[in-house]
Amino acid sequence: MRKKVILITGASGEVGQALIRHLAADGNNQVVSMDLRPLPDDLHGLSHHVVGNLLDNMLLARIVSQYEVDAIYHLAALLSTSSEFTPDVAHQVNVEGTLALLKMATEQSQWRGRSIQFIFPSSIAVYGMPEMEQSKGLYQRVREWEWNQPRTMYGCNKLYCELLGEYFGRHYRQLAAEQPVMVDFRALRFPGLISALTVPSGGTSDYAPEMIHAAAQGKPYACFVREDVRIPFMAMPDAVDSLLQLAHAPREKLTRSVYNVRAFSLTAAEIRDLVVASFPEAEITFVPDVKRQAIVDSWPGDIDDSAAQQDWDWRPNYDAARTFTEYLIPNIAQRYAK
Ligand code: AKB
Repeated sequence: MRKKVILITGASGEVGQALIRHLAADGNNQVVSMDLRPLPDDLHGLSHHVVGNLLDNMLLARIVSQYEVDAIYHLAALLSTSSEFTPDVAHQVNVEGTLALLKMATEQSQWRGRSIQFIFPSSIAVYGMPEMEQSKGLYQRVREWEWNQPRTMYGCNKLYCELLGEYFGRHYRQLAAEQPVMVDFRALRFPGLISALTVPSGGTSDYAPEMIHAAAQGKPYACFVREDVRIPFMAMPDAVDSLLQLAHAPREKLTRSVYNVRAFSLTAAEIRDLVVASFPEAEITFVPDVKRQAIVDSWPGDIDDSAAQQDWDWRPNYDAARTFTEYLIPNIAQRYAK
């Protein structure tokens, strides 16, 4: 008898680690995690971890032969800055990897005669604001269907995968005589995420977590965007909660497949001020990298998450103040005290 499991790809990344901790805390869940990298030691025993490449069909086939996959959290991706250096690889991982998993989820749904849930974190990188002065001021809280004109490979990949997910969830084999059982595809568009436990790499919203982690270690930090640049953010516990809440939402309540979520919107200078309030010795300067700056300038200053609020009662628990005082500062201080 194959075990029923929840599959998490990209599990060694910042969202993956937090998600494993949450899912494994419920003794009814069996988690299979996958990543190119091993899991950190403190997660051992919480999931059956497979080190390998998502693009390796044999690996996916092996997982399916050993387990009944009940739900998939597909987190594996090359982030926005990394993807610009290796756009072909980004396309392979971000698009072909997602396509392989969607096919696998579809096959599982047909076999089981019921929809397998496919949870997909997308990103504010799917937006591309017009390149004009004040465009962020003019378009304050961007809605899901507005400005879907990404300027990065990562943004294009995420937007296309949202569409692929909708296709597999609603129209797959639409001309066949019998409607196949389809995937239950649900996606979130995350803002920049900030974790106390992991330092991200390869993203363009990374200046915020990098600033905080540098200050906590007493290291100077040169921020690669201008002081006035503003984008939305979210603390990691809310990111994990939002994924789980979307997964648990009754299907009939969902009016969309893809939802914006956000917690607070801050300029880089406001983040610096919050960091300095907690770490008065912090040495933070601003040395903008014009190319990475242009990417952040193309992302909205804030996004409208009213659909998520209405459909599945989404509310973040951590505003900016609480993120710093109750989540980041105590956890980061403990992390670097070790
Ligand atoms: C990135 O910076 O690439 C990510 C994102 C905004 O999706 N953190």
